[in-house]
Amino acid sequence: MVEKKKGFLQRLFGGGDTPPEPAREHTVAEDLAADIVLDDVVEAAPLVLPPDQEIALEEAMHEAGLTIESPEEIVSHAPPGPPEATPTYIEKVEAAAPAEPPKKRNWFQRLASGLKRTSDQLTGNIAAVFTKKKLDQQMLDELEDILIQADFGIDMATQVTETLRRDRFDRDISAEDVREVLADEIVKVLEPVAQPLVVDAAQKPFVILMVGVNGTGKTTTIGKLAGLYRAQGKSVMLAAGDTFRAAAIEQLQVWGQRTGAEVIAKPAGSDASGLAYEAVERARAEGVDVLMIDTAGRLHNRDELMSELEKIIRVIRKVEPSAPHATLLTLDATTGQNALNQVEIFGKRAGVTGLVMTKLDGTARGGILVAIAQKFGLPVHFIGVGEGIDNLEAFAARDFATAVAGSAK
Ligand SMILES: Nc1nc2c(ncn2[C@@H]2O[C@H](COP(=O)(O)OP(=O)(O)O)[C@@H](O)[C@H]2O)c(=O)[nH]1
Ligand SMILES: [Mg+2]
Repeated sequence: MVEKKKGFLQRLFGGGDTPPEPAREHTVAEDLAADIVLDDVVEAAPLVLPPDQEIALEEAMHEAGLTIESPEEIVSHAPPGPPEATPTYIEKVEAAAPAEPPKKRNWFQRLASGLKRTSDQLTGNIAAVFTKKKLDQQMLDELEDILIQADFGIDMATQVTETLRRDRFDRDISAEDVREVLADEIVKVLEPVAQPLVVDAAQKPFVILMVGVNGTGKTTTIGKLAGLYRAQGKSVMLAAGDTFRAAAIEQLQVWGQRTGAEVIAKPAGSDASGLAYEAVERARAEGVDVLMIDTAGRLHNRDELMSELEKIIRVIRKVEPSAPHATLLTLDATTGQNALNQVEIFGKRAGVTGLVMTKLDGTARGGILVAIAQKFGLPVHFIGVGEGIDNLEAFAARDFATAVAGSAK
């Protein structure tokens, strides 16, 4: 396949043993194809194109408005020489690239930017009400509304306003003071549930079953966790237990490739519990550290889904009675109050041991996490603040509270 792609590029642009063709116009389609294959070829084996042909390729792509995935790759083939000999395309590439690579932001900055929507809305609304006046009942009522709007739930809203009434009534109060009180109250609720997911090394494999409604981020979270555990040097196996759609299986396979995790999959339509059974057996035989099992999440027939999950668990236990060692429920923060129902249902039927709240970056209603913690007391292990592999954060109460309340602490 690589040979074919190489051949294709060489026909277009010359290179290797093939003498360059006389220059000719390439179609946009050819350039598009070249763009796509170039990445693969460069990845698989260095493609030696004469520099001027690389320039032609790069320029053709540029003209066609195609983005260049990795300009460094192309520059690396450029001829060494004095700056004046530098072809214009290199200047273009260099101008487009940042002067120095962006500093890796620390994780609190990542967390804060992930929670920006919630925090911006809250700080804005709070600032509009608390304008350095003495605290009165109307301000407390308005604050209660703001907190309920952000999905913190009535209990939390009352808790915050009661604390303020008790300590600050009829006294000067700033928006910053209110945010500090809010952050403190959030911490009180979240601290007991902020528990890391402990992977017991004595369990080989440590089996994690991922459950949740379609679209809440099961597969993505598995991918992110695979990245995390691989980075810790653990071996990881993934089981494509959402056998309902071919795309779901492929999605997991892509994550497997990206993270270097073996993926156990069967054709779409296969029995999910059979697949899970096989995966646990294989993971055990291969001495894998962590096995994560993806599942389907169609809710239109809730009973059928829950029966399928129960069956998967039963069948896994035939191989390993202590498994699954963790059953994680993914919740989409953008769905707001509905997430509460999902915890209720999955908690009862699937024996959920911990939560992952996803898409906190996409919502101004991040308070839902606090409402869920207050109502169910289930451990919250991770939060998702973006689609990328790095956008999964271990859940820490104080940091979450500070990021949400935008308080200076
Ligand atoms: N912004 C954002 N998107 C997410 C996050 N987690 C997942 N997604 C996206 O949500 C969509 C559904 O995720 P997926 O993992 O396929 O959900 P599943 O059906 O439960 O497996 C995908 O487009 C993901 O990229 C997150 O933390 N933030
Ligand atoms: Mg999925």
